[in-house]
Amino acid sequence: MSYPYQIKSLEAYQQAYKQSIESPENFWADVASHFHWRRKWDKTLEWNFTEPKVEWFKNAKLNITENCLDRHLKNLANRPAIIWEPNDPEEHHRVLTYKDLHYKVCQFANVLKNNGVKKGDRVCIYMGMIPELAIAVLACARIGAIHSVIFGGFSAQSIADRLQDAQAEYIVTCDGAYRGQKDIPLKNVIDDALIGCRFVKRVIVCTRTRTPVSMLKGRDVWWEDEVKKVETLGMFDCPAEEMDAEDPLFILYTSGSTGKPKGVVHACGGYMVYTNYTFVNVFQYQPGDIHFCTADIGWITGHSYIVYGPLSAGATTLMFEGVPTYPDAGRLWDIVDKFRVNILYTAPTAIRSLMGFGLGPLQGKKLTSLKTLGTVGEPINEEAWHWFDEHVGKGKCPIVDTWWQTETGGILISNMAGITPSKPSWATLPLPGVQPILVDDRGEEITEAVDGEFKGNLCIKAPWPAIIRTTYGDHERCKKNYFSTYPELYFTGDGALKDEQGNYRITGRVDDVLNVSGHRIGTAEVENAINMHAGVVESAVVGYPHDIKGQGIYAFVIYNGGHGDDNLQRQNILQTVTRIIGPIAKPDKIQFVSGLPKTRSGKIMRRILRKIAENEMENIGDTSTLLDPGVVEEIKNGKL
Ligand code: 6R9
Repeated sequence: MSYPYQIKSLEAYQQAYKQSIESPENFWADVASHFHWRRKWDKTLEWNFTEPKVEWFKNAKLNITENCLDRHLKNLANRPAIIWEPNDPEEHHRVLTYKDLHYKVCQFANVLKNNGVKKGDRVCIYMGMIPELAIAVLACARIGAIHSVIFGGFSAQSIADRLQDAQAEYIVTCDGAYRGQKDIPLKNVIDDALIGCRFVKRVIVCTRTRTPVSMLKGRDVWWEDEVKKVETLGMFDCPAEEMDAEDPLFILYTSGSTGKPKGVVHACGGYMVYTNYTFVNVFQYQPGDIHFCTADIGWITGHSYIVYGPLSAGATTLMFEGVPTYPDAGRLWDIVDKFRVNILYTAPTAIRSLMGFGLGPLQGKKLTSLKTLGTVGEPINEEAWHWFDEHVGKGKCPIVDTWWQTETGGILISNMAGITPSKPSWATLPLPGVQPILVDDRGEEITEAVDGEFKGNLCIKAPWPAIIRTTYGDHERCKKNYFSTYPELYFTGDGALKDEQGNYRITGRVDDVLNVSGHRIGTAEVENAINMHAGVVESAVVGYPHDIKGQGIYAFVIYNGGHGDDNLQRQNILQTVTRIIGPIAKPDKIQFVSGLPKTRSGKIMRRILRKIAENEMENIGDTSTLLDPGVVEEIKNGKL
């Protein structure tokens, strides 16, 4: 596999960038010509950001799995596609070559078909990080079913909400999942979710932990039995379904500033081209390299840079079932040495947490195979950047700081390893095809620099191939969320700085979305969950700086439940949040208050609460417009 569109020098980047802006259609048509299409497009791009409507590679036909699997069989059949490292280092790892993976994807695609799944049906996947998860994802894509992967840390209630929203009639899960010392009973969680979702026709359960599970007659079947069935039927190959470039490939739910998570929809053609292009260019992947992205496939990073980007490039992708601190804080380094990993892509929160263990866990680790390091998910602070550079990269591996979102499908702003310069804690330059713009709150472009820096709300002017197409079942919501704040612009929800060389530094969300350990969580979502607890009258949730997580969750709660001490009440509230959303949304701090700062029209002044949570008591600003200014003093005095 060669990548004729791989950029090899700074000059080549500048030239590609210029060309991509002057003539986006020619630029992307040229990149796309290196993929396997059943039918070529009539028109490369048609778009407007008013409806919004974006169509890339109009009327082209393809199947992404033919690009991720079949086209590699001729030359790369025996190259490892997936290397899988289990949670327990004593358990044997697994290697699936492209030939193996092709076989297993076809096999499971037949299982899906045999269970009634058809093109366009939604399949919810709730599994741990085992190869069968990637196989299930690709099997859906093979037959044109729309997968919706749900991260293993979400609760039954969250799953039920997503199943309902996507009207998913099929589920693929495991009996359980191993994550560090934990053993998560996935199938039991699904059973709880299904109490309220009677429309689910089939649950396919893959064996992993041998946790006891209840199998409902007529609804639940075992993965292994179903595989045997299709083999007995002689169904080995599975021809790939012909998909339109604009057919949905998957739905992935993500948090916004409103209470309900949104189902972000990505389309087959553009997503394939863009994830591949960014994978090959940002990480400067070379044939034979081992790429290790530590994300979970339950998030967009796993979709784009464990599964689709690497596999469409014929790369070797490493999937790790466990966590960086199990059995000890040297686990990632052990994995790097064990498989001679070349590219390591992780999150700043993981780096900061490992920094906390000191240099001991790095002792005796070689890390000589590493060529490129990458970070994603949140801004990286300079201290973490330098630690990563010095102690992991040994000062010789470029670090790519990749900024992007679930909605963008792939990386938009990042340096390219060894090609464009890095700048600690700056995502740096837009990739070819990406046109960022900073605007003020009225949507006017920021044209004046203060101390050499432009500061504003980050928007994008024109579509790139992997831009969100819609929010599932509610196009208005997509329009309102991303394309209405500033007319004719895609609004990211992030604030950013730009220096005079055109480098971007993402400063964080400017909306009511928190970023906790690289996970997006809406404050409204957490408030809704807290408010469901008996005794809670009202609550307000804000973020505050947290050394390891980036942001922590601070909840101010009005409670009149009586009984028990404050600590027990706090535990009860945490329990409720865990039930409603999942453990990832548990507040770090809960302060009981008698009132919340509100305007005369009844709006909670989060700005004030944010300042208190951040310990910026002097900068609270004007409180005279509050209904009851006295409440601010009380909250300040009770600060945790
Ligand atoms: C890929 C992913 C998106 C939000 C995004 C921003 C933050 C992601 C970042 C970053 C600074 C980076 N973010 N990468 N902030 N520097 N390199 O994380 O998607 O889960 O949808 O989160 O994460 O705030 O808006 P998602």
